[in-house]
Amino acid sequence: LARGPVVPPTRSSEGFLREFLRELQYGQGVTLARSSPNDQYLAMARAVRHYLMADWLETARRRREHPAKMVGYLSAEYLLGRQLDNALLATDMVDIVQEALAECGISLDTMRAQEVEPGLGNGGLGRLAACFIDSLATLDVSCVGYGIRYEYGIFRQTFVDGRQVEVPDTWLSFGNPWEFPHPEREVEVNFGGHTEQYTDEDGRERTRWIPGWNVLGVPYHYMVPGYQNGVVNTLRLWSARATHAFDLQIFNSGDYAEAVRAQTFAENITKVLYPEDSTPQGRELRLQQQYFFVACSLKDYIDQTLPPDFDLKRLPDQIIFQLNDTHPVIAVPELMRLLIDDKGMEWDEAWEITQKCFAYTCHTLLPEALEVWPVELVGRLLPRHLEIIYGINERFLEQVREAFPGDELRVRRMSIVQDHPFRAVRMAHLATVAGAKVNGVAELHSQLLRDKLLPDFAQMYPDKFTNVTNGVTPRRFVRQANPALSELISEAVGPGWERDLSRLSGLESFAEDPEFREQFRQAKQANKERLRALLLVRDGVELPEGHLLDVMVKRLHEYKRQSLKLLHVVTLYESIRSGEVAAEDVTPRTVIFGAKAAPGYHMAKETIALINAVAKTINADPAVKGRLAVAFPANYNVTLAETLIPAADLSEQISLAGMEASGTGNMKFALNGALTVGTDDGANVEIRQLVGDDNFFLFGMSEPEVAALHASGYVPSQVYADNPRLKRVIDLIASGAFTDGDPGRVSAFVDDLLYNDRFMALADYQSYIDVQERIDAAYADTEAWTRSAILNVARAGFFSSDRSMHDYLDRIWGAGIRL
Ligand code: 26M
Repeated sequence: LARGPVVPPTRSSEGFLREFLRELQYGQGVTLARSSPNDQYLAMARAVRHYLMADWLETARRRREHPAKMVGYLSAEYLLGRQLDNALLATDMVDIVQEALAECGISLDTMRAQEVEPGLGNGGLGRLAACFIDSLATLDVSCVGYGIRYEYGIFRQTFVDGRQVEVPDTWLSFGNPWEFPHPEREVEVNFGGHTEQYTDEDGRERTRWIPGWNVLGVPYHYMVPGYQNGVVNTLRLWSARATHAFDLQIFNSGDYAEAVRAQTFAENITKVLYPEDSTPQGRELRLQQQYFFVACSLKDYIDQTLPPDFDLKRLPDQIIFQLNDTHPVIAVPELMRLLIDDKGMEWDEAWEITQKCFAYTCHTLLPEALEVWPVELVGRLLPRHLEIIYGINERFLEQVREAFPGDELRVRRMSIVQDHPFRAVRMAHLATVAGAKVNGVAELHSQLLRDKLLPDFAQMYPDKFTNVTNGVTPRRFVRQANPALSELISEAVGPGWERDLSRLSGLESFAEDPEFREQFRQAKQANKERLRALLLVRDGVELPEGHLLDVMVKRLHEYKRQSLKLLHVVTLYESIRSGEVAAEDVTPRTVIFGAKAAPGYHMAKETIALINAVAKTINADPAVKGRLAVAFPANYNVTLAETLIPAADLSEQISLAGMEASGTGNMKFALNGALTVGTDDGANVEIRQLVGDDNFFLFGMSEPEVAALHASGYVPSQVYADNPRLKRVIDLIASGAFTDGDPGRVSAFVDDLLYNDRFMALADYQSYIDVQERIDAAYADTEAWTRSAILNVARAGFFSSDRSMHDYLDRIWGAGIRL
């Protein structure tokens, strides 16, 4: 028993009950009779964990014994969502567990509700990382996800008088049954100090880094189960601790308070997730976070994961580090430093290796979202890395000059180090130069990346650039979030679609089957009722019944244009109020918003306040009762998304064309049978191509039209003056009609629309209103709408993150990865 493989517990409700009671009694130290729901949750989560353990250990053993090339996914964020249901589904234990809990008088739903989701990400980028590691486990690809174990994840959003107030996310305070701390695998990370030259024993001139201070990184392991396939990969999140030597020294000097301060200082590094997702501010602690997790990850991989005495020349055969945006790009000079300073390699050889070990995914097109780090800061925090970056840049610019003689403007444009408006390291340039491949996250985005964001680089390295369109995991976002639809799908196309989403195409013919359409509507109805029940207890919101459910959920950002959605809502309201249309003639609609604003993003917070003000007025007005309602549940997160998205009829994807790199919510809605109203932006383009124009509501300017309007000079106040309806709507808002007669509370919002409107909401207004009128009419034709909804599901199988992973394997990660 002691020498053999780990034996999993018996897969039966008796077996599970035994594990559960053991964990409750011996783990939590309580009897069932005296246990709290939290005790029960922790015990059952640990019991579920037992069933994954044998597979986890076996997967690790297999990977050690057959060393294939591994993917090291480097991401500062993983927006995982709740773990319990995911684990139950991966092990196919829902029924067993439900039965066992029933014996104890415990409901599984109560247990599910106990879990605080790990919100270790801001939005799309972090959720994408979570989908990707799910898919890699399901495809049995060797992958370790590396990241940061923030003590506080994305803030909890509350509303006070309709304005956003952030509350710290204390996700760890009731205990976390899903993590495995490994303090014995701690890693030291250095910061600060200076560098010096010296001559080694062989008479070679070398550099060494004399750091000024250091911290420890303690890894916490999380299981990443594949879907019912016996594979369990690892997510390794790093947590900062004070160095023992550090505080011991101070302790010995008798200064207890100083020792504690030093500890606090070190542990600050992984204290909190930065809640900005589009305008990174060059904050010192943020760079510390980035270097911290990347240094831990590289050292852990080289010293602990590779076999001892591994010849590092062969590193590119063993690992590809995928850089999730520029946040982990400091890994590039770190690997150079390890190879040159620690392992004694020559520059050219080290660079050749480094260039094969990294690939870079870009997630933006907004210029202000591109990370730059002030040279002064990098030099102070990471002096050796700054030298290496200069070394890389010098050699790179030499190549540019060779390829484009006399073109000094180009050299300046391409330089990894910018001079203006301040001296700083351009992380995207570093990533592009160092990466073997550079990809965008949807076809349009990848094209704009090549043509607009990094054209000089695309010209110099045409083969580097590629596209991988994002995807989402069908396990969480269809199977788990939408059991009613899942059952229908399984009946129609048979089992197994969760792992081969292209099989959804088998639903095509069912769109013509009236009986199936009725069942499909019933599933949607069941999901709406689930949502109603949730919002009632979660937010005290009472959703009207029988409405078109129109949903816009995503981070609050001007480019995403929640403002345009709001103009539509006010347009509907105004047209009923003014008597222009009779209330009984409008298609009843409930609009749901969900959005967090970055705490320092003023206009975003103003928009939230205005949405809440408009919602309050509309919901209280008997003139529109039963016809129009607006709900804005606070704290939109993965957990809420799982109930909201399956209930939606209409998916709002209305960013200004050319601004949304991909979007992934758009895919989740389509897969759950909502129709999209959207611009030709990001992955909307591909969604529309796949589902067909008849099943997608396109509106607004295309990206080239946006560019042309910019070039010709856009004057939003002119659009306002020329469109009487728009004028009435904006005037109504500006009058204070939604803000207790106070125009002062809306002037920032209104003035920006009229005199700035960077993302051209007014330019797309009329087109948006027109398409929404078509939507009202289309929704009234129930059978046709259902047919379109079914076709959306049938044709959206492409957007599985499993497909994305196949594309990464084919286009980026190269041969040697087992499949
Ligand atoms: C950077 C520095 C300092 C603090 C925070 C950041 C930062 C964090 C997250 C910057 C950007 C972050 O995320 C951006 C993001 O989520 N981008 C989205 O990525 C999705 C996945 O590819 C796309 O679908 C979305 O279109 C894109 O907006």
